[in-house]
Amino acid sequence: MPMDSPRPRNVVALAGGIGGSRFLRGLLAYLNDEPHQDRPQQADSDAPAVTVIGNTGDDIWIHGLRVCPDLDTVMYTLGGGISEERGWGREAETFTVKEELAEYGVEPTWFGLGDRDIATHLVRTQSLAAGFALSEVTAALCERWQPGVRLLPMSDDRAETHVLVDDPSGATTATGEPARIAMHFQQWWIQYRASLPAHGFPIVGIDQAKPAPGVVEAIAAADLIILPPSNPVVSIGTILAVPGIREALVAASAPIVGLSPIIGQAPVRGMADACLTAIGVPTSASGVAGHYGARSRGGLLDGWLVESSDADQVEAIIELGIACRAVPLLMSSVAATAAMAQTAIELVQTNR
Ligand code: FO1
Repeated sequence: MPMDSPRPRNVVALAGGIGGSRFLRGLLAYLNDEPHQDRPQQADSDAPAVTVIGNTGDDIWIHGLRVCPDLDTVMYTLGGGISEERGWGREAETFTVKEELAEYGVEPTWFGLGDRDIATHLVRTQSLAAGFALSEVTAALCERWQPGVRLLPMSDDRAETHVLVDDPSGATTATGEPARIAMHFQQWWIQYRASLPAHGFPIVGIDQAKPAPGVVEAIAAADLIILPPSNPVVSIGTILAVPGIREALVAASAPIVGLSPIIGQAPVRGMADACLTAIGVPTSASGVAGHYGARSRGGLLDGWLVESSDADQVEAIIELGIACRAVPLLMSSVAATAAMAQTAIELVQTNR
């Protein structure tokens, strides 16, 4: 394998929240050739261009403010403002407003609304109210943060992930079955820690949603497309559910490579297992690869990286028609993540 295969010039990455953002930090370090940097430097003129298509299914109205968790997590992580210990929200954060709202007995009290973070939501909410599109607002917020990527929401239209769960109140139907209710993804994720068995993830508004301006064009112009180790159901899956995006990916001339978010039988972080089980996909590296499908068979993947300890699944994944390698996938440092990104890119470049 030629180790010095030329770096791609136009990379597109689909990203969810914490895992996706951490991967992007390593991807930028590799593309900008700075594995030792803690924060990707400004992309200089000849550095590859990276476009991130961010998941907006997690977006939620909180106390009248429009919150976009995954867009903000990418923006803060690449812009150097993220809380490293939480993985979301701002560093040096305080929650005074949240506490005051709780004193008034105003719900939801379960959502961690940080004081610094509120400034982002105020700017976004005011701009949306003034008639700007989410993609325009996101670009404006990124003027401050300079994430070193073009951050596009998957859509400017409202498409919110909800979760169909057994009613936590224990209500039952006339036939004695647990009653089912739909709650916003954030409530399931934060208040219930995904502990309520999920029966589905309806995305409210998805059928009318259109890809945001620039999304389909970026996919068509890419010479490499990456699916980071984000949640394959409620992050990557939501982006793929926007009419037109999956079709654009399948038709793209660029190779598509993904990294498994599952090591062994469990997600590296988050609760992807609860999501995968809900849609009947095995919680394994090969299960997720099969879920995305091989490009050569109408699916999305040309290549798939799995964790070294899952090397026994490589053969089965190659059988699916997907190039595959087993390598360390723990994003323990920017340099380790940069190495993962390099391996992923080289896997599909030599397989073209
Ligand atoms: N995650 C939590 O586990 N608890 C929270 O209180 C919380 C608040 C929050 C506020 C703003 C934001 O941008 C993200 C926040 N997250 C919180 C993370 C968020 O729920 C998830 O990162 C994504 O929605 C799933 O990737």
